Amino acid sequence: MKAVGEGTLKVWNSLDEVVARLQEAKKALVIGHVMPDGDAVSSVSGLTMILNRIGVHAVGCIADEVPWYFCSLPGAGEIVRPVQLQGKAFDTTITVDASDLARIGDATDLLQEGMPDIMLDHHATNVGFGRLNHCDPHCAATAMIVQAIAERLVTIDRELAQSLLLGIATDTGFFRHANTDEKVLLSAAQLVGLGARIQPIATAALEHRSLSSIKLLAAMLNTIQVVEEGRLAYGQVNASMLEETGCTEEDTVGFVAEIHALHGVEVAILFIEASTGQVHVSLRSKSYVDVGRVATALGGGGHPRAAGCTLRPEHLEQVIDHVLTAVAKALRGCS
Ligand SMILES: [Mn+2]
Repeated sequence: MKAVGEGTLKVWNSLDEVVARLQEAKKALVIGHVMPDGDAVSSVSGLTMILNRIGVHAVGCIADEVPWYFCSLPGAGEIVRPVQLQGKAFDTTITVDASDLARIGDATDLLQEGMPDIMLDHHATNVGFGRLNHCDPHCAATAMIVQAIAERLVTIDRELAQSLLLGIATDTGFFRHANTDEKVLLSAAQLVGLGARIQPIATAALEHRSLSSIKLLAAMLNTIQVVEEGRLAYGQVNASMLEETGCTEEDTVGFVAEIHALHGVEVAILFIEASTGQVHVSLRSKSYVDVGRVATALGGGGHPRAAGCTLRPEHLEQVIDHVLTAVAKALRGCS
């Protein structure tokens, strides 16, 4: 074990400890986070495959539906919802890519005493919420941690390699975000060498928009405001925009990147007013503002360059004011 963090009591278990515990499992449940992204789907399907291959009866579960466009990728279509597991017992529960317990949503009901046996993650804001905790912020994707587990337990075949490459490709923005380091490229190269292909992942993740989603994007682009001398840009998707275009919140995936594409902008923010009355806030930064820290202070979490939080305001403008104030303060602190 080694202690990490800035004066905190975070103590992470080693990957060897995690692997030893996985080898004791007979019936395992692998849980990913709500609003699943490529890394959540990849980590759940990859770890489920590994466990099944070493003779563990393993099933993957995510509280929200896996986006349809990922379901063509290996293992993704086999991930179930918590309701399909009622009455089933597991001796080993594992969460992957969830920075805190709330991120697994209704799947918490499947945990004994509200705690997973193993917590695997790569978010620097994670404080550990499992019996065994392994978090490595030096991994650009949780799928890379799962890949390291695979190397210790199985021979990685083409299907498993394809499943793991999804998380690495999507969490690095297809190898263009600041987290794309040598380790990322070596891990991805190894998977490609084993038969995995980037192209079906790019098609699934990047070329799935519906016409209504593109019309919603156009409406969002019209709301963009640029403040703080061009360094902060934000846009919104409000409830009436969703209603008028017939879209749901899932159709807004990738929208924040379009705001981030503005030249000279350091921080991009997207506010999404969900039908539940909650406002989901996505934050991205280019090079120096730690938006993970800002999001954590607002009750959310994430990475230095990509983070988010959910707030329940009286009205949307209230959240916008609140978040802009926090981000402007962080921006000025960096200048
Ligand atoms: Mn991730």
